[in-house]
Amino acid sequence: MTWWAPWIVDSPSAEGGVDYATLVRGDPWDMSQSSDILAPENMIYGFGSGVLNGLSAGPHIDDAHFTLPLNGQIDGNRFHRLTFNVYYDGPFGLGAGPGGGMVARLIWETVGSPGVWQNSDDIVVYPGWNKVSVDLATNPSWAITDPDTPIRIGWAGQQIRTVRFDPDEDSGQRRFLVDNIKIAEDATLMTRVDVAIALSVQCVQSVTYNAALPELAAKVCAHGADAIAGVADADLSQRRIGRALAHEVEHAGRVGGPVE
Ligand SMILES: [Ca+2]
Ligand SMILES: [Ca+2]
Repeated sequence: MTWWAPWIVDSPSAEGGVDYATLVRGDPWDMSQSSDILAPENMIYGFGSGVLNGLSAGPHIDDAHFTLPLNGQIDGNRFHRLTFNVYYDGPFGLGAGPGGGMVARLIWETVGSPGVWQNSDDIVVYPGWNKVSVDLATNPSWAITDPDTPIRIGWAGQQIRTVRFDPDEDSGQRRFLVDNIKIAEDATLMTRVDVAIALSVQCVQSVTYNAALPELAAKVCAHGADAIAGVADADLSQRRIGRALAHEVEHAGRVGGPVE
């Protein structure tokens, strides 16, 4: 059974726990499918080997970008840890001329103020592979935005209706690869259990729909390992999932607490 692998969730880090696209959209922005982006502009691109392979292009070559498809708004209170893996060809530079513009940006729009675009402050990137994690939930909330943003709202406390990613601002042609983008919540035990439940439901449903599964998950969340003994007529799938959930509870020590 290959579904044991997804139970492994990394310990807390700047990267956080489960991300919006995985949990809410049901499809991570891992660039494994062309449907992981929308509305690409000023770029030539293709998908392959799990990455988006892009080349900045006209009419505004210094403004290559794409939108991240959502399933309803992003709760900025819950999901605020941005992480992306990107690669760049060419030299490093921050100037306005060709070979410069090594700055990535997340740009978003809130439900409360549609059309009032929020530009993240400069995220400096380098030739080769970059893994960047940024907490978008700053205090004050507007501190995450670029000082040139006309009306600075920020991310914390907002519901987000549109998000786009701008890999760089080179005014020359720059090749970039995007492996994945995540906007994650803080890592907690409940994160681990939520991920486990989501993945197990998918896995079990691919074999046979199991109506008792949500009830089992709720029991484990509430009562820990003892819940498993109470599932008298559990079939093999339920028992395995229950044991894995119980292991998560036991490993983290307490429901809702941080994972060690
Ligand atoms: Ca995907
Ligand atoms: Ca990928």
